[in-house]
Amino acid sequence: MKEPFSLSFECSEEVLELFQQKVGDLKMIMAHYSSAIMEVETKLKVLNEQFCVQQSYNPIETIKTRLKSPESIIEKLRRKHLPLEIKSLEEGIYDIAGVRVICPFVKDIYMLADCLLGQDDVTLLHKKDYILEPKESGYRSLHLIIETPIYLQQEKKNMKVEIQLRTIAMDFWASLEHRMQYKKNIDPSLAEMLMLELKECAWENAKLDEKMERIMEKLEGRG
Ligand code: 0O2
Repeated sequence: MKEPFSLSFECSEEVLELFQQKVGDLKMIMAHYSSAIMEVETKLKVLNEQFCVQQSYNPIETIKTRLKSPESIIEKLRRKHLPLEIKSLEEGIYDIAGVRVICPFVKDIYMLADCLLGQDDVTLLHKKDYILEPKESGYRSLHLIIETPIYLQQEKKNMKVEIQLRTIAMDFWASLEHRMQYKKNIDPSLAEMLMLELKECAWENAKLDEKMERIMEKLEGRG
């Protein structure tokens, strides 16, 4: 039931044809995005480690990473009416490198975001707070588009990375809802009913997140 979120890079015939002699450049750029994912993942793991040692507490449950497939990149370039060029890929698409951080509580999400954005080699380009303002579907997560450097043989290169921060409950919901989006041959009235149920679940999830956090605070003597 997991959303596909893994690191891989393969070139289909379509990609080879579209990028022609630029496939080498495309592979290099994808390697740079893959390196940026590693940098961000390490930053998050370091923060998690520090909290573990200082407070015997892990604000990160899991980290999932994914490199957008060349096919999805091409689809997005077309959707955004951008030319099929390496330059527009780097300038116009912000989620080629994706890092998803799953946290126990909502407070962990904002605390981690603050810690990360406070680092002097991390620049926030864009923030979408779907926890404060959930999407129409019921989707909740904090999205950050950041820029951070990778160090190559001869140069330092700033890379864009999309970070999605969610609670375990939000991730569970998003996985099921994502699965629903891919069910194409489902009866429309059933689809509508399930979407309504999912929306209800999103609301219940939000309440559950709040309740669990209150219990945790009382346990810690802060509530
Ligand atoms: P993947 O493989 O999951 O990354 P854009 O990013 O330009 O397409 P937008 O609307 O600005 O458009 O981006 P948004 O909505 O801030 O973030 C898009 C990503 O957030 C999606 O990536 C999903 O991962 C997640 N997301 C956003 N809305 C929903 C939702 O309603 N349900 C679920 N399950 N996930 C959502 P992709 O592109 O789908 O692919």
